[in-house]
Amino acid sequence: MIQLATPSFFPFAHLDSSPAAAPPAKISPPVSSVVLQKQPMIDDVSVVVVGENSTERSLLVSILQRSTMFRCQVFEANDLDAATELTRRCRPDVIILDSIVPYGHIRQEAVMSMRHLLRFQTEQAFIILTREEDQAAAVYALQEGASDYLLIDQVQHDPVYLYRAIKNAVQRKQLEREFARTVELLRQRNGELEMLNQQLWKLSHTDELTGYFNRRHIVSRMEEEISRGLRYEMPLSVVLADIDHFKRINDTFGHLIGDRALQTIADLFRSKLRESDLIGRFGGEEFLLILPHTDLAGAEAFCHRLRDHVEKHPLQLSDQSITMTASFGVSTLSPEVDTSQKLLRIADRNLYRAKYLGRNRVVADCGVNETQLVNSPADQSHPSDSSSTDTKVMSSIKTMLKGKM
Ligand code: GH3
Ligand code: MG
Ligand code: MG
Repeated sequence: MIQLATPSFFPFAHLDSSPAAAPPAKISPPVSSVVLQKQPMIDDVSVVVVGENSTERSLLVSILQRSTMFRCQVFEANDLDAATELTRRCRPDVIILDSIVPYGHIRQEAVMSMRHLLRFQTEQAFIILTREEDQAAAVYALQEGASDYLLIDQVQHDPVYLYRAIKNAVQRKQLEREFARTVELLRQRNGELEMLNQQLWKLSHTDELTGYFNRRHIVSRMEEEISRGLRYEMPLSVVLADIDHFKRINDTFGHLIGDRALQTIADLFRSKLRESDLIGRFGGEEFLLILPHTDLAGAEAFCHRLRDHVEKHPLQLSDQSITMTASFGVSTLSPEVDTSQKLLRIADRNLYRAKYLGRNRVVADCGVNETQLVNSPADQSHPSDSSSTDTKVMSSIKTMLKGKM
């Protein structure tokens, strides 16, 4: 509430005005009642009385100055322009509008005046005074935002009606402001909570080093994609990718460079993924990719592109570059292979095969024939890698793999 000294802040000599006399002694409500009511205390109130009839205004001013409920600082305005200016300058708590303000005797005129003032100031409470009792006009004024609608005769007869109306109006405005502040605070807190929730979600669902989903989340997303694939009979493939000889990178260049190598490969994968593809860090240097709408051949071709991309983009250090490669095991959804365990088992077995076939390659099969080996195009692009063509080695791998299945 703004506390202004009447003589010093009343700036409109040209207005028909009469600053209030010294206010009566302050009467504070007992502390217990304040606590019980939980209502804001009203000690000082500033009021603008708007009306074209100076006698009536003077009467209201003297009524207000006699208030024992609060100290009242009163200003007068004889028309709407003066009231607007006064309201803007003095920011009163309450504006009392005589219903004939400013030009006629139409009751709605007061509401029009209030609307006009509300365009500039919304903090004030409005009380409308009228000569005749008119329920419809009262309801209309209240609907339009007035705090109260009183009969002048009633006020003259018992000013307490006006004091109570002012007190209630000011308290309501204070509570409205408090409510707005609380809503704003809650909105801010909500925003903060939402941000914290997002951070929490990120922490619990992603891997810090690569930014990919963590193992728990990528597996749960895989379950969802499997259900979707089975329900709509859509192809779905799964890939386990593992960096080749990663331990050597750690051992040769240290753990920090190892971390950078992991991030580099994660970024290289990221640049090739479609929007619908999902990827997560499955283990130390192992990634799980979920490729919806992708059959075995499509997944195999995609992995060849990934493999090629990694091989062609070495990790750049200040004085040298480290060529990295990765191996890929692919499996695909089918009536026989219809669970995450089966898909992962076959992808893992194929990755294992890719490693034993010489690494830096892709092995994809649907897993129906457990002994079937599918050589990737990477095998043909690396003819010097004897492990991909040497049938003797191949058969020994088969034997070894059989023992591991
Ligand atoms: P292979 O080609 O058979 O996969 O050989 P590899 O050396 O890549 O595989 P191995 O399982 O022997 O070693 C994996 C290494 O990855 C061992 C582990 O210390 C390292 N590693 C796992 N997680 C991280 C990590 O977050 N940062 C770093 N720098 N190294 C990691
Ligand atoms: Mg590895
Ligand atoms: Mg590994």
